[in-house]
Amino acid sequence: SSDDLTEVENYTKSKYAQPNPEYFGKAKGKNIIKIHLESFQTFLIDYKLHGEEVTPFLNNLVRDPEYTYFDNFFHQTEQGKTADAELIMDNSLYGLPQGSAFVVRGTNTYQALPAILNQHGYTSAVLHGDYKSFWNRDEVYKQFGVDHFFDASYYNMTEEKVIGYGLKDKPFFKESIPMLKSLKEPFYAHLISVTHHHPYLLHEGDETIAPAETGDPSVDRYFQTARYLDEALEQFFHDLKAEGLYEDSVILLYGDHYGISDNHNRAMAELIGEEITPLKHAELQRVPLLIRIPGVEGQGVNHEYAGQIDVMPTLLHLQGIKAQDYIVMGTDLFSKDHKDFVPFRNGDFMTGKFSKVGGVFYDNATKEPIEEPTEEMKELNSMVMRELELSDRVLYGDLLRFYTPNEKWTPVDPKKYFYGKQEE
Ligand code: GP9
Ligand code: MN
Repeated sequence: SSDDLTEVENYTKSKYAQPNPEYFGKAKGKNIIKIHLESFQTFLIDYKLHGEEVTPFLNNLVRDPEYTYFDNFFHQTEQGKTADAELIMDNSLYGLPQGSAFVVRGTNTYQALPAILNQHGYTSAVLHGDYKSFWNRDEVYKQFGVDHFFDASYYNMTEEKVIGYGLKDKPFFKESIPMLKSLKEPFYAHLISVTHHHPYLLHEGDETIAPAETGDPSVDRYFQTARYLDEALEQFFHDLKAEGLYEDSVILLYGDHYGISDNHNRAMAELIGEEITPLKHAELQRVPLLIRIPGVEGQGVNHEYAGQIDVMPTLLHLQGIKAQDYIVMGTDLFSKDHKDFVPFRNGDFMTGKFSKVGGVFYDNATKEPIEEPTEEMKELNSMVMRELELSDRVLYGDLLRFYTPNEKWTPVDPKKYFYGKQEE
């Protein structure tokens, strides 16, 4: 009901963080190239296997003065995996406690980033080497206002180019270049890689680093597909530069979720030389976030605690669009008032000082459980629970039907979109 909506609105307005004037509007009208790093966990950055860097290209990017790298950035996904990451980052709402919102709430009204950017002159596109119906993307993207969805039907899917869930990352990024060039500018393009996905299979000849040697096969291969993705990115950046698509574009890279689940704690402990306690497992849910804004110097490594929920308000403010007009649960990463607690879908959360994992509070410095949580901890805990509950209310109640962000807003009409090359 609209009462429910008022409560949600009051919450998001009260959590709002004012934009940082050094960043507000700085990317207005620039192309945005958002790159999905499938199953990529932060521990891979600068990780050395057999004395070799696994991801040398990304390691350099982390040190590139044009980039800001968030090393305390966490994924917040649940069962919806990739789809949750997409939902969270383009809507600043949480995925559902069970199932994937893309599937069970695929016909909801959304006020997603692609639609908002469309109304500010942008063309939006998703590029992905799997078929359009996976995760119900072809339905929910219409509600998000995605103009073009280049799915597998646009790519050369011959057998030797495909492995696992779809087109291999190298041909995927290669073939994506002309599609990007075909877009009317400015564009918001989201490229979803897929080769670095469980069970981490590669064709012979695509392996350029030896597997790890824990004896847990998918963990051992995890490093090989990470290397393959890293090489695919290097090639893609080279091509973007050669085609004049790089220089003036916002470049954003993010990891969608973990690749190594807690079924692999034994192998993981061996690889990082530490026991995988519940707290350690939560700490391993870090995924990389890198942002490059043309004409704005990078910050180097930014240690702010943040999550995927914070990306949409950040991108809105970079456009000079007030995130306050929209129902967003996260806050701008560049804001001085950014809220530095990271809720996980199960009600656990992380901050720089303390965490709640499996319902138990921990001191991050000593790694010890806290027997008597402080008032601050209890308050934050209620806030996290409330935030998750309000976000669920929006999705289950399809509440954005009743919300008008501002007087200029035109509701998205899903009937205007058609995806896929082949006729159905
Ligand atoms: C498939 C791909 C994988 O299209 O995006 O999704 P995931 O299994 O990681 O959720
Ligand atoms: Mn995924």
